[in-house]
Amino acid sequence: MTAAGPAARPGRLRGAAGALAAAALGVGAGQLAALVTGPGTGPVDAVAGRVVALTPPAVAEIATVGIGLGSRATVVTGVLVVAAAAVAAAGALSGRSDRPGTAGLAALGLLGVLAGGTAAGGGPLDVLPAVVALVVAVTAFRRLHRLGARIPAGPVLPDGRPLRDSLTRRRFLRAAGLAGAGGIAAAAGAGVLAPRLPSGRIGPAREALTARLRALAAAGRIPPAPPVPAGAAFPGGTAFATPVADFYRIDTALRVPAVDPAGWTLRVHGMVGRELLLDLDDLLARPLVERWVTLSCVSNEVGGDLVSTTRFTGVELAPLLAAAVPDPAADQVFSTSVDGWTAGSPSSLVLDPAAGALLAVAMDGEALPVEHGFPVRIVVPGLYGYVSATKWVTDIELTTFAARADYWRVRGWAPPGPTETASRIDSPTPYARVPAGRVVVTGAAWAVPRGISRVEVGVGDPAAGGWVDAELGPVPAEGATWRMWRAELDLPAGGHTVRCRATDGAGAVQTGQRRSPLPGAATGWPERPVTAV
Ligand SMILES: Nc1nc2c(c(=O)[nH]1)N[C@H]1C(S)=C(S)[C@@H](COP(=O)(O)O)O[C@H]1N2
Ligand SMILES: [Mo]
Repeated sequence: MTAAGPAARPGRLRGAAGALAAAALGVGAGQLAALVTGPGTGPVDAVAGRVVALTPPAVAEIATVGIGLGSRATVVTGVLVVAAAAVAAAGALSGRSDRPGTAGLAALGLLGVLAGGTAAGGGPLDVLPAVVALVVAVTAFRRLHRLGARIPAGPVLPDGRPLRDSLTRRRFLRAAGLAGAGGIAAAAGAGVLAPRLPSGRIGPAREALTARLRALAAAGRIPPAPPVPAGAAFPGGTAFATPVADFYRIDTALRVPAVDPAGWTLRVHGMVGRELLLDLDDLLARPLVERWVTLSCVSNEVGGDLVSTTRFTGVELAPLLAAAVPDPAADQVFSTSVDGWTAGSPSSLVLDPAAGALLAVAMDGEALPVEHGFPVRIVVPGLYGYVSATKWVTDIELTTFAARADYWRVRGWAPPGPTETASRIDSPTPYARVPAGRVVVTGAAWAVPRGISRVEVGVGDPAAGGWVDAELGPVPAEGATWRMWRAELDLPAGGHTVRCRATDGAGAVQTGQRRSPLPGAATGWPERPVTAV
């Protein structure tokens, strides 16, 4: 037997392994570079972010409810798997020449550069991590390709392989292993370092803001919201105030923006007589208020839990915007987050002082959690979150609905309208087995800002009537929050379907017509099967 290969060339396996190791090193270097450019600018995040942003309207419904933590990880994993497959294929094709692998890595790198450069709300420096990743990956691949080349000449081992080849193999494996492990270590190190760097130094900044707000409250600068009255919630039911950790969360942020409050500004511009630019000190120098608000997501299914209630602290938005002297022709208040997400709210509501729109800085007496918009977000009682509740807000433009469409309107969701009157059964649990006889049912109902005047509970055929009035819990402030309810039913042994319907403060009964979310909110009476035994 003589030498294995006709010329100096790595096999397919070495080509693929070399390309993968080089790509890992490149991504690791890119993640390190992202420590400079900020959260979400790493090459993988940038591409994943574009994948989310370019999601076609047809799957927007999944995206709006689904871009929670689970699916965020799914998008990143998907990008990594596809990229790794492409890299391995390009590497395997690199026989005599390193060109296919070089071209494949360069193409992926350019995709990252493009993604980083076009990310909404990003700066020109955001392409840096992808450029670093590209250069490092291509350089590493070319070196590994050279190292991996089999050299056919020379003595042959007893198993038929050339001696030189076993040497190059060891050399190649060591270099590729080092590159791959180095890349993974760099990426992991960057992940550990990121939250400790200035842009990620959010924990202490949050505590500082909370302490500042406490001091303002102690100095009487924040008139406290009315306390939750005794009996606002019922035994077995949901708490009136949602613990902040349980407050539902919906956003498109692949990585939660880390906004340093020291550098935060809010610009108010567009169709205004006077532009405003505020920093956090300017904001906190204004009168602060505390307000109970129930916030809900338009994509909430009937009976779903994308609805929560808390005590927001913040600055009234209406007088602040009035100071900018809005043009009466501007029918839209268009707000933008630092991550480029946008929401368009009707000016008629936001500019109305009675509506109570807030630039919120705290939930339940503490600075906003980072994932709920730290340091400043908008809350507009009476609008769904997708057209109002901009987290990490940094820009407000007075404009028209004709001139600009916000993030979700572009993706097929309806422009803002009044919120639907909604209700939910919280206990008994679905398919619960309850003792026959007297059965207690509890739940929540909300119709912000109209309030809830009545809740009825029914069993059996809704057309046959038989609705029973529920007892309503008291609320700390009329209109802007949900209302807890409790009813007693007499259920004979057997299977039953319990349903409920609410009446809003204006006397309108919640519609029983079943409708799924998209383009607007879901409607219909919630139903719950229970078995009495
Ligand atoms: N920057 C930003 N703000 C956002 C969103 C978003 O994706 N990005 N989602 C909105 C939607 S659809 C809702 S329902 C509310 C949810 O607020 P929460 O996550 O604090 O519950 O935030 C709104 N604000
Ligand atoms: Mo939402």
